[in-house]
Amino acid sequence: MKIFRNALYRRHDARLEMYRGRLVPCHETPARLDHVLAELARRPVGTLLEPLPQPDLGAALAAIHAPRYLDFLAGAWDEWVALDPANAQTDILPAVWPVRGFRADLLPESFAARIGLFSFDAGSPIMAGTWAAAREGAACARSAALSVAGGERAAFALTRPPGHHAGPDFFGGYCFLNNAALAAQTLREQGAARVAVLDVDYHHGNGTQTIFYGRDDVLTVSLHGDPRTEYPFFLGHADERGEGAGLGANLNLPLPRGTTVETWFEALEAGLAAVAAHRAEALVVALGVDTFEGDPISGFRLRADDYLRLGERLARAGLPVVLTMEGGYAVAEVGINVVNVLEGFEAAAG
Ligand code: Q9C
Ligand code: ZN
Repeated sequence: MKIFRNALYRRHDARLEMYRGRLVPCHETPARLDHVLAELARRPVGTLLEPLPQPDLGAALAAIHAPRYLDFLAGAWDEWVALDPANAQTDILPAVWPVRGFRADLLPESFAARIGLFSFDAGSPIMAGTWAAAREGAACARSAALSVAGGERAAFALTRPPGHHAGPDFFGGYCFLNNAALAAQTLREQGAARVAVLDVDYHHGNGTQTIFYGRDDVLTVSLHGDPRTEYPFFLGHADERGEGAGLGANLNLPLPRGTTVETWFEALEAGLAAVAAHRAEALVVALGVDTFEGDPISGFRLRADDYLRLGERLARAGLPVVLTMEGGYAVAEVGINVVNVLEGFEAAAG
């Protein structure tokens, strides 16, 4: 399969995230992708490619993200450093948010207020290279979608930072631009009448769900740790089915922390049944491997071999597939687990 890799992934390399009341080293690090690339060198299950040149990437992103959000992200670092040159030594984290009853319609003048308006957690620092890395990752996701729309059976956007928590106008969960949503939107624009996003990351794909919540042309399905106890907590419950025209086009399959592999694969079957019922013509898989038993921030129990089986099962769904790289924080095993998915897919796709 074609693997569009983000050559700028090291430019997003933030220092500290707020975690349980302390600033701790970021979980989402460049080393994660180093390991995927190293494993791909050992097991070349695809062809590594640069993203296609995309003069229209800004317009494509504006189909899923609010222009004022994109403008803010693109300029956030320069604005931060302009406030005080000493800020260059510190990554940007929000500390105030407009919760229920506050005004979210006004764009505040204050930088501190705007970063809160456009985010939902204090765990996703922005630093000098965040925008360049995220934008190049979006170019990879769009390239993968364009190549699948052009007849490829499957393509993988190998990128970080991840994307599935990023919504129309908010970042969080280490995500800034929603690569899976961009891929789905691109497949639609390229002629697929109906598309499905299947999110297998440990965490609910709240950004993707929100982007497509009112639409019936893109089905969103997410298998994840039950938000009653797991991040992102405030979305991802089973009773969220979509709204308006989108009613019935969102499926959440929350599973308790500690769920067995067998139960997880049963939920995957339910998710794929919904994809088939939607009569999707193309599938986007938001591929997080934080379902791994050794993941330091998650609670499922998949083992390395289970990712081969996941890849095989995705191939047997029979659809053209774009995969986007999402979470997975057992850094040394991320490469094996991701490449296992790709290898399983290729083996079953024939
Ligand atoms: N500071 C993905 O897997 N952890 N994101 C909670 C907050 C956030 C995971 C700590 C987990 C986000 C793409
Ligand atoms: Zn995750």
